[in-house]
Amino acid sequence: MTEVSVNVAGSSQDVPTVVVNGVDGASIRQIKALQRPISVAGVMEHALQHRERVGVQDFVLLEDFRSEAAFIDNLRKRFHENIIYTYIGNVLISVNPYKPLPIYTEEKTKLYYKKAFFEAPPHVFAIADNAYRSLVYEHREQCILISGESGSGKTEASKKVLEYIAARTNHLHNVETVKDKLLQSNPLLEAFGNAKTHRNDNSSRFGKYMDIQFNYEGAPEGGHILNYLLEKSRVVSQMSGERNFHIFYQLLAGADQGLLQHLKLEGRPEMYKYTTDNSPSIQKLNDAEQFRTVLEAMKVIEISESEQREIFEIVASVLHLGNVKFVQNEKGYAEILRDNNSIHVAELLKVDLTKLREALTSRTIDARGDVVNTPLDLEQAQYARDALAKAIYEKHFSWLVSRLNASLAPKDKDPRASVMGILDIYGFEIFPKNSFEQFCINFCNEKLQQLFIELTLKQEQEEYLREGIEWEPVDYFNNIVICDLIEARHQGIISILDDECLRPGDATDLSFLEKLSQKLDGHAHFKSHRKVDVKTQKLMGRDEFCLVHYAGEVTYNVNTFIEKNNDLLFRDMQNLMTSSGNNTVGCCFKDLNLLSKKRPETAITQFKISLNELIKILSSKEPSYIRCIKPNDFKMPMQFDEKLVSHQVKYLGLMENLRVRRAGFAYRRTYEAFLERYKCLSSDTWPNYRGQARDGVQKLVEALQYEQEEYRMGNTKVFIRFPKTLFETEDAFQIKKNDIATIIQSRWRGH
Ligand code: AOV
Ligand code: MG
Repeated sequence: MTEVSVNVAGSSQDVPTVVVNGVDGASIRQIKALQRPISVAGVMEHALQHRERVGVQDFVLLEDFRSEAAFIDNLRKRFHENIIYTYIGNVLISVNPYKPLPIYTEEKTKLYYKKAFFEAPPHVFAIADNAYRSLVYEHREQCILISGESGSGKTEASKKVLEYIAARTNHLHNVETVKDKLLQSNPLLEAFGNAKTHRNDNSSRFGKYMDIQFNYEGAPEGGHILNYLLEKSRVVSQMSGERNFHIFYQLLAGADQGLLQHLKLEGRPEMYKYTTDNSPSIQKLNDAEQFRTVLEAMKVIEISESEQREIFEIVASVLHLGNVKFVQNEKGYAEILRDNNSIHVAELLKVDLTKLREALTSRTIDARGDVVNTPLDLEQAQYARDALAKAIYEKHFSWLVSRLNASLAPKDKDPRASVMGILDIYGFEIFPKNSFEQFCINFCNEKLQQLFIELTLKQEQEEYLREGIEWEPVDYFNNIVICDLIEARHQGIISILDDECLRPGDATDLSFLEKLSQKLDGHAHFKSHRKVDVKTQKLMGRDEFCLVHYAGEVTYNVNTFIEKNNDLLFRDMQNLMTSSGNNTVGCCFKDLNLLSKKRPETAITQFKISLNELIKILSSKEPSYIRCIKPNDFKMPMQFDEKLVSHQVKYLGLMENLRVRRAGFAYRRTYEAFLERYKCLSSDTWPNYRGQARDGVQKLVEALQYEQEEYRMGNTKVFIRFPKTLFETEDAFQIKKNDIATIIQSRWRGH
């Protein structure tokens, strides 16, 4: 079942017409007022029945807009009719259908060209089209912010936005290559940066912000990607039932015999420690086919064959590195087991084998000029090996992003160019066991929720104040307290963690936890391990703490926090990698300043800095929001778990969002713009109104018989409370416009 839009007023390319479904009594008033012989009864009847079945397309039209039950009921009705999109004003709510729907066809795409929100059923394409038009016609830079928990459909939505923009600009010349490259960047980055998790078979394990750059004519001329904190710990271990990054399996399943031989790889993931911890054979993904897609993408992005070879050499070297084993020698130190693994690694990375073995089993320390070489014990050696694997993979991922950026950079940048950013990050995560990675990911989600609050709820309220419109403020939960708890200077969790990491001596994960408990005890959103876990009603583990996030309580295990935050790679390893004969490896490690005595920022602080920069970029643009909802925990179609959805509706702040929107006014426009558009609807204002625009609008709304409760006159804008009022006015405008066009045409013909 798809939604129908009934076009009462005849169509026009760039002006809105009326969508009847979801709109009570649309246009009756104006049609009557204009005494047009259009029968609307049938249309209305149809609309009412339709709404009964599929709910309203904009939550502001819900009669009981304060009731969460009504909200969920509306979502559920629509979901069961395969209608996954609904608006709250200009925010798009999307429920993951977990099955392909025929709503992204070329025909559907065209439905959204140059359309306002209420002209066609809610869709991610409408968001994309609106953003595109604001960018091109009004020169306002845009960003599309997609949020929701893991598996809710963010990445899919971001791809649809990109696909829509590509289709929308089809008539423009010379953009094919750029568009192809933009589109192909997705399968490539997903292969290296996504993995199967419990929550999502194609879970993004990095944050991505992509700018599409448009020239003055609105043609895409390039792009730029910023990547955030790849979950590199996944390279060396995964939770049971999860997988490593897709590319490892794709390479093993899809590479031809020649390449596999060159890489010294056997075709099965079970052969390699880093890909064996789980049961990859039961997953549905078609790795071999995906590998061909990756090769195709590399071609489009103009990654040369020799570069491709080096890339796969790096991927393969990580697999071999994982298989390097150590034994304890008689002195208690680690020695490399003399099999082929380290030989393969050295060959593939084009580094000296002896030096590689040394770097894996010993460590050079430069103590005030005294260079001392200390052997590593078994545990240290394994740590060094895994650290190297993670570093290679992570640096290579960043290299790949910069390689993509080089390919996406506009050839001749238009100085008047503007950008549309699309943000697709990892969603909020609660796993059975949560570690440093979940802490970073959830912190990132807190920051984005904060931005959402800043940009929508707060700004909305501030606009009423500014415009002198009286209304009742809506209470909402502001998660800034949680952001502060995490990132505040000196007292925040990040600061406490960094202090522990930088403290010389015996800092451990547990000493970090102790400091947390000392400093943050009593904070409403922090629970130390001495407290009882609400869910399990048990005392938390001795190595756990709990944060009450905006999206729920998460218990974190502090184990490895210090190590992951320190993110140390021994200097010998760095030296070795910079000496690599594999150009790509050389490039990946070359920016490390080996001579610098200054300690690099810790992992979490780097992340915090880059997130705050991102927030700055996003705040400077006009945002559109897509809020994604996951209907069930089983990745299943047609299953709508009300409890799960209700939880998300709560923490995404959707009810508050709706209340603000409804308590307020669905639509607002400056007096000048409103008058200019609708002046033909009153003889007082047509063809021109000579006085103040505000007075003209007052005359107009009187002529249109607006009721007092329907609108307010602000300081610079007219505010219309119900979408219905606007739809009716639009409808009348359409009819009038057609009339005027007919008159002009007949006059013209008459002459
Ligand atoms: P995410 O990006 O929000 O999670 P995805 O966009 O990867 O989630 O969606 C998860 C899966 O749900 C996809 O692989 C599809 O199978 C399915 N899906 C999502 N949206 C749609 C849609 N519009 N139509 C059909 N199927 C869909 V994460 O990256 O884990 O936070 O870190
Ligand atoms: Mg994703």
